[in-house]
Amino acid sequence: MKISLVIPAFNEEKALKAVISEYEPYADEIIIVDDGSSDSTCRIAESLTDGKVRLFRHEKNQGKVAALRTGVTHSSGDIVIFTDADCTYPARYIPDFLEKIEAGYDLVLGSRQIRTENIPLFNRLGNFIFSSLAAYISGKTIVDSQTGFRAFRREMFAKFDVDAKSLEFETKMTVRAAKLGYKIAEVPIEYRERVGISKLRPVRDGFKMFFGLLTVAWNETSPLGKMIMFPSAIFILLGLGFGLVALYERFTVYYLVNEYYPLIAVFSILLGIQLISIGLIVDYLTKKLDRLEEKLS
Ligand SMILES: Nc1nc2c(ncn2[C@@H]2O[C@H](COP(=O)(O)OP(=O)(O)OP(=O)(O)O)[C@@H](O)[C@H]2O)c(=O)[nH]1
Ligand SMILES: [Mg+2]
Repeated sequence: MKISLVIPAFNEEKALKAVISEYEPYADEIIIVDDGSSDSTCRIAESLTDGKVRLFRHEKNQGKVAALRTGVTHSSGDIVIFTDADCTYPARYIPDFLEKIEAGYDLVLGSRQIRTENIPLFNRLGNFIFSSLAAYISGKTIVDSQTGFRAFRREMFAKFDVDAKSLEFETKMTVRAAKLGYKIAEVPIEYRERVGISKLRPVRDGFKMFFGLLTVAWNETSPLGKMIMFPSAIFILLGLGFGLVALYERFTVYYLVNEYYPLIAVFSILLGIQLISIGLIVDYLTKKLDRLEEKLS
């Protein structure tokens, strides 16, 4: 199996050289994509190129995802591995990744579970929230949906690729793969302290991730799942309406004018939540059948 490593690099002059020498023994092809860096990243990358290490350049900065796509397009391996150009992800886990792929997993995630103190606290909180949300949406337990260190068979990229420009890409890709019923493996990895300056802007990227997740959740839900989930919005709004009126009465006239309102509110909201859950289950089962059919055909 030929292994292609794709490394997006944007102003990573401090770390790039060390990253390449660390990954060299583990890959058959290393593709660096310099994304219009304004520091000496490009010069350093050029000095590293040889038969194995190749460099592609974007004249202007186009974002991490554009760089990843350029990398995959020019790669020729059976397996593609993504990693960051910042020394955070140790290369030594690659053999474990390959083992998982050989065992039939479609997407392998380097799940940051060892020395997580190297992830800033705020980002760790974000990781926890988004991974939980991703797990709820996809019906699968995923500890680290956002990791940038991941592997898959090259032909799978077309299925996993999602509409995103920056760091919300990984989370969306994970959820899409999970939603579509592909097999995801997590390999617990150590996360090292970053070399150089972080490009992550936690609040902005957090918002993008949140809305990105909702879009994937809805887009990747099967029509039947959507049909079941759709009325839930009406029931929840109705429930909230009745609940608010009841609260208003309780706090202004101090007794309930419409004594059934709280009951209607609770039932409506519960019904809404039930419908969402049933929709998710139906969707999950439909996807499972789809994958089964795909395997049989
Ligand atoms: N090509 C390209 N790469 C980028 C861009 N922004 C970030 N990157 C690269 O994408 C990788 C991930 O960015 P990071 O800043 O490490 O973000 P992160 O890993 O979520 O956060 P840290 O924990 O701070 O490292 C790094 O290798 C960056 O060089 C960009 O605009 N273009
Ligand atoms: Mg990083």
